[in-house]
Amino acid sequence: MQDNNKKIGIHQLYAQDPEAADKLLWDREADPISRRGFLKKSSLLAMATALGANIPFSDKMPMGLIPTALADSTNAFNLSGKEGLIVLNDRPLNAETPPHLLDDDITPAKYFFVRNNGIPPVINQTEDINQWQLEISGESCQNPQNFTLSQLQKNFKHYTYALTLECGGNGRNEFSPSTQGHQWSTGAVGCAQWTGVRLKDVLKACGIKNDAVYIGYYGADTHLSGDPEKTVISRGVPMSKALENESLIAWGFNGEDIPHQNGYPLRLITAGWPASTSGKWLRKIVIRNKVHDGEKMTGHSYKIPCKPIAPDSEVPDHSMCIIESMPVKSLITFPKSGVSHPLKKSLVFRGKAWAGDLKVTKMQFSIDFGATWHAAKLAPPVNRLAWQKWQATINFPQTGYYEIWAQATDNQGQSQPMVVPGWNPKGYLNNACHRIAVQVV
Ligand SMILES: Nc1nc2c(c(=O)[nH]1)N[C@H]1C(S)=C(S)[C@@H](COP(=O)(O)O)O[C@H]1N2
Ligand SMILES: [Mo]
Repeated sequence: MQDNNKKIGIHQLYAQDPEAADKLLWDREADPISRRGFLKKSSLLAMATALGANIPFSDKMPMGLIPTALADSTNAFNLSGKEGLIVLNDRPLNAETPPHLLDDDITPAKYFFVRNNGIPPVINQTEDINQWQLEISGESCQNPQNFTLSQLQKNFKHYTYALTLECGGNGRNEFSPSTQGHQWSTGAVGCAQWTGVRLKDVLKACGIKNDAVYIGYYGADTHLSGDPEKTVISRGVPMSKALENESLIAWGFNGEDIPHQNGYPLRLITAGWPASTSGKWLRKIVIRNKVHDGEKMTGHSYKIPCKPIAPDSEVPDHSMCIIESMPVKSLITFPKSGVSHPLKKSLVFRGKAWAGDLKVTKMQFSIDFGATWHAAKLAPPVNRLAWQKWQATINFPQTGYYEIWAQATDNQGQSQPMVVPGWNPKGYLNNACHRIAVQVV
């Protein structure tokens, strides 16, 4: 169950230090004389984006005031271009999708989660986006080159795949003791149709040296501190993952442009691995002769203890291993948890399942708290690394409170645990079974 006390929500943040909260969330500072909040253009933009509307009287807004539209942190609000997402408030724009909004086979833009580590680039409407530059370089690149978006589109073959992205920290809010970072519940996941060119085609065109072991990305977003020298995030994958057919440099999302918050106009997609390896607002890819050591590749970021540890223990850096393929997981996307259902009718319920680089081969459910399990109907993925649909029907024996639990198993025989799996210092990879409540009346 979720422990609300460990959520660093907007209230806590403002309670601790309202001015610091303003600064952190919106890069907003008080005017020293009037004590009114001075909203720089960029702060105003951040706040207006979060509120989904501009703020006519922004100059009258006192410092340290939580916009009331954001004040109930469990309430969905309107993030421009996004609908019904739950915003986690401790950094600019991180929003997750409630499970019942992930019921589409292909996640629409408005329901696709947002995880920003910094400030997204402001892309001018007047800018010719076809001239967006991507650099391919690095010590293991034979012929470093720059491509414009239109050159990429012209020079290489296009591919479209349904690809699942899941944040490595999805499910973090269930870890106990709690771990730092966004307290994601179940919704930092989505599966969209991504269109682009194969990363391997572009890398090969630039020449991959024999000593290449890793790639790394750089994006156009800027650091929260405002320091232009600081990189927000620069992660990557080993060559074997980079050279897979489904690893894309993508500009298309469900047949349209990628939404701004999800990396417009260009992003890397390396599905099945922590979504932090899929760089947004893509500017540069480096081919490295060693494990990429960019921002958030080192220290404890996106790493778990190589061997299981006791909760709350300290782990030295050299005993931490980089997360690769994500573990098997599933969601119940229909009905919404808490529904009331008539006893006389059978209930058809359904969801999605995925397993990182692997495939889901078995889907089971229980309505008696795990005492007995029954098979659900599981569809194959539409292509490799796409999530899979599943569905089942149940007749309840009598009225009352039920929980439906769902459990997926991958093609290597690994199943989702019933309880939160191995504690790790940063709270990654919680793939515990999803459950919903049903009131049978
Ligand atoms: N340039 C850039 N790329 C990024 C990030 C970011 O902050 N900046 N966040 C990463 C993380 S941690 C995740 S989980 C995914 C989220 O992708 P989404 O916002 O499109 O859902 O993008 C990844 N790529
Ligand atoms: Mo992430």
